[in-house]
Amino acid sequence: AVEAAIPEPQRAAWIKHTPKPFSTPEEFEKDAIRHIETTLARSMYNCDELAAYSGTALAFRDRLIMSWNQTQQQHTFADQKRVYYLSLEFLMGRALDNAMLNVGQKDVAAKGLADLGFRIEDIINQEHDAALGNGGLGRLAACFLDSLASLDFPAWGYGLRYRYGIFKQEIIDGYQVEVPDYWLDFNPWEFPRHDVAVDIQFYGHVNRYQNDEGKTVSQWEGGEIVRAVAYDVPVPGYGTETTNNLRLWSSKAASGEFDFQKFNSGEYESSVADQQRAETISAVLYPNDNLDRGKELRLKQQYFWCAASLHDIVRRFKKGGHAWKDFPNQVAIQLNDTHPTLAIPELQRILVDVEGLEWDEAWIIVHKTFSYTNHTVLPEALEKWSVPLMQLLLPRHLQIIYDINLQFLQFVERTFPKEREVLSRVSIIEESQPKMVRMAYLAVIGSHKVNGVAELHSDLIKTTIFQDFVKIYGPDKFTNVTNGITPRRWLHQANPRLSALIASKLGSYDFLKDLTQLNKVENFVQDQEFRKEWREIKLANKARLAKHIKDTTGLEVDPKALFDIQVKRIHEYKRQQLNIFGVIHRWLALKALSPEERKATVPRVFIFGGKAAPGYWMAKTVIHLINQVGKVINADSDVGDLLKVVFVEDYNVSKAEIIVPASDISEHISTAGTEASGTSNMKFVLNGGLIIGTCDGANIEITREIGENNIFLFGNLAEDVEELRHGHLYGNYQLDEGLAKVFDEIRNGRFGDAQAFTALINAIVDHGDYYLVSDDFNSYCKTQELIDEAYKDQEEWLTKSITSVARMGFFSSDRCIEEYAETIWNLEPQKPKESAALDA
Ligand code: F58
Repeated sequence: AVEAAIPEPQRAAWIKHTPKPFSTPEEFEKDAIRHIETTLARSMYNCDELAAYSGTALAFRDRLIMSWNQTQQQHTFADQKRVYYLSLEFLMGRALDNAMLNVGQKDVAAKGLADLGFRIEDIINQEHDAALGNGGLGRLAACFLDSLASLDFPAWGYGLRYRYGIFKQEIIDGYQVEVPDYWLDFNPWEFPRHDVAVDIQFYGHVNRYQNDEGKTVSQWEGGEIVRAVAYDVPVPGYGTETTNNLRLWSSKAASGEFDFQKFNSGEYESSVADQQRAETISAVLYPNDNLDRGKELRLKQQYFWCAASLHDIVRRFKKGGHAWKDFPNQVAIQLNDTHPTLAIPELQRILVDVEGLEWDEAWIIVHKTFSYTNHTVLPEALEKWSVPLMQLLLPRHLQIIYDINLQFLQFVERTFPKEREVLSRVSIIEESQPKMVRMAYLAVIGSHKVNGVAELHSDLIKTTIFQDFVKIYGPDKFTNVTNGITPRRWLHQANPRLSALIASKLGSYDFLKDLTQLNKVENFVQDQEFRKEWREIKLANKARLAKHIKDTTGLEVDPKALFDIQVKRIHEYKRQQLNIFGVIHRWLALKALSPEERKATVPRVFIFGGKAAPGYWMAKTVIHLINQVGKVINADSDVGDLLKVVFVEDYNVSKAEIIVPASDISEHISTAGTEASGTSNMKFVLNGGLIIGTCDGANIEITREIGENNIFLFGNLAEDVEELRHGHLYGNYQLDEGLAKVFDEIRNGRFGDAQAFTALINAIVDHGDYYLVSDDFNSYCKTQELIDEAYKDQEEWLTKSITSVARMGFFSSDRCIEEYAETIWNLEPQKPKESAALDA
């Protein structure tokens, strides 16, 4: 019917002239050169690598846009349910390599670029990471987008277009220094949609009045308006024509460039200042990981993004002409953590205040539409907003939240009439000074499903932070979806040789679309030629990392040494301090050996990387200690190549792609019960690295899948943590002996000014050792010794490596997305039609 609306001669002309995507190196060259000459206004004589990157990116962008158009048209015609993934963070990394692989044209581009005198790796390296996220949560969102498109699900991501992503980290004199990450100078992957703009209201007051039908209605009036402008980023699926959309909102002054009234009345400066104030909303990503700071600007970001996204979603829904009660059959909205929780009262507001639905009718729709993913049980990370702040910024939303709360508490009172104390425990409003809105409770109450991100974590949320809600709603509302990672980026792109080796044995690259097929790799575990290649690939990946280390730090490390890697955000609960104390312990032990004995030890390179939140002093101290220890140990001729310590500056997604394939061992050593899932653990194992870890997060399921012989577990269990903590505070605290010796060395100034590290030591010795560093220290060191022994048997190690990879099929983000689609969203894929079929 839609097609019939366009008369035949026009359709024919359009179809005839629709550009055909390139498919040979020559055609690629033609497109790239045209972009370099005309879009970039460069020529053969000043085409540097950056220009070649830009031309290549634009040529691929053209392809993506065509499949993107096609996908969006088809989804509109099909008019079926879509999922909207609301996330304040999308840690996408680089796009070009991924686009080339997903559309299957990397070889074509490599050949074409070679014809023009460029190496494809150099061109790929020109790209700036899109770093709109802090860590695991943001990267998970990016993996999910890749899977949603690869599985042909009609899905959109909604986020904020920060002008500055996560800061760049420089290490100066061993300290972290933050440098702004301005990444938008040239970004070929986004399309500004100046026609898609939404005006967002803040502040003001609520007017209640009777309408013509005598009904009391609320109207939010006055205040300030900021404009949200859409920027669209195409998200290509792997091996499919589906290209989904990630829509990022950018803020600007609502009245355009200037407030003309002010401008004309001579208030030029203040009109420019207004504009800047508006633009501040999407200026910068908050760099905290697992900490809630409750800043007004952050709340503004959250509402700005939720309101713009919902306006867009509702507009699209209304175009379909459905009845409101059909909204949850057309729309599923996933809340990535509590950051988008304001979308719940916002949808209720739209339905009741703007569309005139009855409260109860609206609430049923809201509740069926939303679902919420929790990513942490750490109390300091649970979002709360002060009631006075919300009253000021979002007066109507606060009323709605109070009304939601009232109805909820009345329901609880009816269900548990004898348990009045439960009411204050579960109230959305915390009766503190000032009162606070508990966002996680609002998210639970406004959603039909709540999930954790690994089995242990999903169990823990049911027995700790949401215990009362399990009683109130029953256990079925709470579920688990264990995290996963996309094998396209984290195997095929990061480790192309390993991917090719696997494909050569399995007969195709189909495992990239169905990762469970990896199990067939186990058939080749005794194949000598296969083993040899596997080993060579790991060594080559280590050599690549060694080169990166040499180029960036000047330090030489031997690729034959055992590479022991811990890369992730620096946080006390992740326990990089345990690792570095272990390194000192190892160093002391090495120095105590005779030169003869030393010869028998396995050389190790400890590699650290990760950012500390700028205001997190303790985490910064850990970075400083790692660098100081490195300085001393790397210069110690007693140990020479037997021990090296490296801190890789500015860990990010593109560095992870080099680091992850190069590990022999990686460390996932959080205090049991604190790491919700972890996802780098999955990336490392998928690339043939073994891991040392605690019984925490997804480590537990990884163990179940790969077998306990293939993982090095240590430390106390989650169920014992509380009692141990209690013992530290009220019992007779005994510091581990080995750790005490490590502290003596630090205190003696072995690693520079001892004072610099007092707080780190005192947290353990004097302040209750909340993260159980001392309790786990001995077990950790012993397990590290087991690793040394195991590494001596290279054949057995190799067997573990291959076997583990073969058993990692479960951890594909495709599996997660299918679970979400089936159990939470009730969503069907929409297979792309041949373009001919759509044109016919
Ligand atoms: C992470 N959370 C979890 N939060 O720590 C990790 O265990 C899990 O694997 C991952 O989510 C994915 O589920 C995380 O990265 C943040 O960075 C937030 C950023 C915004 C402020 C609060 C923390």
